[in-house]
Amino acid sequence: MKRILTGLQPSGELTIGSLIGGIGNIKKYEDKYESFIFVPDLHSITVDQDPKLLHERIRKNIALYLACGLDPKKNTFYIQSENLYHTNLSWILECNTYMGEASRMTQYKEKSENKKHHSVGLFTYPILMAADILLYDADFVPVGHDQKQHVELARDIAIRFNNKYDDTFTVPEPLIPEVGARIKDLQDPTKKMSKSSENPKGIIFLLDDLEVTRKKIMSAVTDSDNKVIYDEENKPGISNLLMIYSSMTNMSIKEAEEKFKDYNYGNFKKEVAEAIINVIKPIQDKYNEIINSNLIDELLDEGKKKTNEIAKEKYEIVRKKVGLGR
Ligand code: ATP
Ligand code: LTN
Repeated sequence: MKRILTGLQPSGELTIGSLIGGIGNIKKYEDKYESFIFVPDLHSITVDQDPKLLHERIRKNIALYLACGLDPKKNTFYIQSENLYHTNLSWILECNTYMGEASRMTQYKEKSENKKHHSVGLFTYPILMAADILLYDADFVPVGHDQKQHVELARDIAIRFNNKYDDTFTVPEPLIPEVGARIKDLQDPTKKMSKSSENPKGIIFLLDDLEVTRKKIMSAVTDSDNKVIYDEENKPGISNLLMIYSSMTNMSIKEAEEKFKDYNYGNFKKEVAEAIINVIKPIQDKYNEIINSNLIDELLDEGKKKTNEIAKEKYEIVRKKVGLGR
């Protein structure tokens, strides 16, 4: 069976965007591939984090993956910092990566731009990501478009290493969702709904109070012509709400337009809010049931043991090939 591997950063609370684009994208592969899902907590500290919040989110995010329907029997869950081989391999890969290729990473350029200071970790971040992937010989890496360049760097590093030291790593391929729903910010529907955005009014978090969810949808930015039509360019707010409705109900955008053709915006928004609540309420119920149970620790302990064994084996091979140690 081919292997997939991916990580979702605990950089913020999960949103309906993470559900549709991130978790949904993994869920569809869990029957077809052996699946490894981890929390890249070491990646999160490349930018400033509140230690207490970070710590809470790691556990919360695992609970939410499960509450959203990822099957613990079909996926291996683990935490990056609980496996020292990630950072050890990362160092060896850093020494086999050129400054030129690392400097081309657009996410680094974007995230470091206009900052008074930024960490060295932000620059080497994609090499740690290459180590995350190559340690496990992942065949496929499900990620959003923004991560494609990083997976390509992992490929380049693997190919170079294999040429220099003989075949060692599987060369991974990114799995990018085709067109896929891109959920936009409710207050600024020209930008992605992102878990680390500053204005919470624009974001529906999976754990939002249901009344708060309703209010956020009712105050979502729209336009003044009161027609529920999908037109991303001229009506980004309404188009986003239609996209959210369609993703939550599995109804096509066309069918949703037809359903709402005689609705005013107020009534349309009420239905969008209900559709979201119908999806997030059972997720929240399940989340509350498991967040304080032993299930999460049991899964993470199992994942830690299994992945440490796999990683150790690969790391020892690499270490010998490079000539390190005794
Ligand atoms: P951050 O704000 O920390 O950059 P993010 O909310 O943008 O986080 P990521 O954790 O980078 O999300 O994304 C995880 C995956 O979820 C990505 O592969 C991305 O494709 C998907 N995703 C995130 N937000 C959305 C969204 N609004 N619509 C659709 N997919 C999304
Ligand atoms: N950089 C990714 C998270 C991430 C990852 C990985 C994804 C870290 N290591 C390995 C896939 C494979 C992000 O920010 N979404």
